[in-house]
Amino acid sequence: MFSRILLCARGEIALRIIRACKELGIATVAAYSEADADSIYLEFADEKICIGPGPSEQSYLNIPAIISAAEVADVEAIHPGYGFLSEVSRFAEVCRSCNLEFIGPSAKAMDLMGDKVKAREIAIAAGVPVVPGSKGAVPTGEEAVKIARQVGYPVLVKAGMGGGGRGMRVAHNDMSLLNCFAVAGAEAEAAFGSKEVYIEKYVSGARHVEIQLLGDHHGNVIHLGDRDCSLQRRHQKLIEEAPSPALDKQLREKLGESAIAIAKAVEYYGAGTVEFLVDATGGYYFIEMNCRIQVEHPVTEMVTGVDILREQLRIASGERLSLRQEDVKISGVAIECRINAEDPVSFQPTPGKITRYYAPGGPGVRVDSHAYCGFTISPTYDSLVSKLIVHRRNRREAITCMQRALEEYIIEGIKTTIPLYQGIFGRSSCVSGLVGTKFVEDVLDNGGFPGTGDDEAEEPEADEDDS
Ligand code: MV4
Repeated sequence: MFSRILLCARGEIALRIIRACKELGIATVAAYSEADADSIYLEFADEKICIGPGPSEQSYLNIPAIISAAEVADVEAIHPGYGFLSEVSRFAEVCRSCNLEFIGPSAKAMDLMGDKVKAREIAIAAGVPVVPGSKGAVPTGEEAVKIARQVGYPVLVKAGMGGGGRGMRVAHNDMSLLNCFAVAGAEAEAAFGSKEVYIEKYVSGARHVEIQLLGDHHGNVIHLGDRDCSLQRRHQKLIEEAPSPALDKQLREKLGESAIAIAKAVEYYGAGTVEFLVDATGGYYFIEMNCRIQVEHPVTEMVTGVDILREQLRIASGERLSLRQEDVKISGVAIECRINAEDPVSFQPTPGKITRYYAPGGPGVRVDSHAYCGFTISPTYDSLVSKLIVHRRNRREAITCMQRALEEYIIEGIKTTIPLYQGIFGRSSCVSGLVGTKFVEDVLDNGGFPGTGDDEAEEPEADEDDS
């Protein structure tokens, strides 16, 4: 096992990494930006090194600064957290060429999965269903129209180097498709440096279900079951739960086996997630793979008892997975709310100083947060303040626990999305599944506010559609 690592992550995940390291006896050096100088996790790290000013390009995306910090700190490995450089294959390569282990998958697996067109081909070759659509990248608008007519409208135009729904557009006819094709290509070029796009039939009323994977350097790959992340707004997940309330035993097994087949096809090691769409008829389709630890990993940790960060560290240091597939047991239901420093109606970020803070506790409650009284949420980064996670024996009890914990949570001085979650969990429909079948349409058509298929409470106002 490593004795000392560098983290180039911030916020709650930096704290989560430090916690895992402490339990493994690993010393931590936190590479931080000037904007994070007052962050609480820096007090829990053994050492800290400032790597530059707030803007990410100058710090958390600044590879020379991070590698220099790692050399100065004399660490054996680097944990990238999520976001920032976590899925940049070149960073993984640079780390390893400097004799620093990158705590994540191989650069090759990241390259293959980072290109969503290649990822689709890998899934097809592995015998995993994908959404009907283009074979590879779509070269021209005319070709796009041909494919769309074959699979049937509506279709989605997705960026090959995108992912997570970024830059994705829906087209209902030839005219709008030609426009989407041009605009999506230009946007993809600007955002991802590649104008490559592909087309998928738009799967209506689907749920987003993902499988958590762990693979080691010895060829072992297991899955830790599924998470349902269907409640999203503008491709930001709001609520995640494990296990998905929408799967039966058979479908659950198929998703797990499919995810493992994809991971094996790219000789995956590290923690990773395979995302699927699951439609109302039990059809499922691979959409993409994420080659990093994810924000929502705690719900899986709660229902499996597996410390995923600990496994990531063990794997990166060359150890074998600490459990076999048959040792994975799912127990109870876990739900996570991502609490953001945002106006709960307009979703506008509301950075500022927390003037009063009290985190909920008691049975079944976990809070992953770097927040404290007096902390200032910077406008420089994402607005995630806290992840409130509950774990109970069943879904009904988990929801009751979440309602109780949300009520207990005191965050003053800034607006947060806590009232939004109180509204959502206050609706009777959420007990039978957090989304209605019209959910995706709502998300795509009215610019993002998820309807929960219930009329008990008033919908918060939908934003202007910017897609
Ligand atoms: C889709 C889709 C419908 N049809 N692809 C892509 C990234 C992921 N985070 C969500 N994505 C979607 N891809 C096809 N072919 C709908 C979504 C989607 C979604 C799916 C299930 C539940 C909530 C969703 C919210 C936004 C988009």
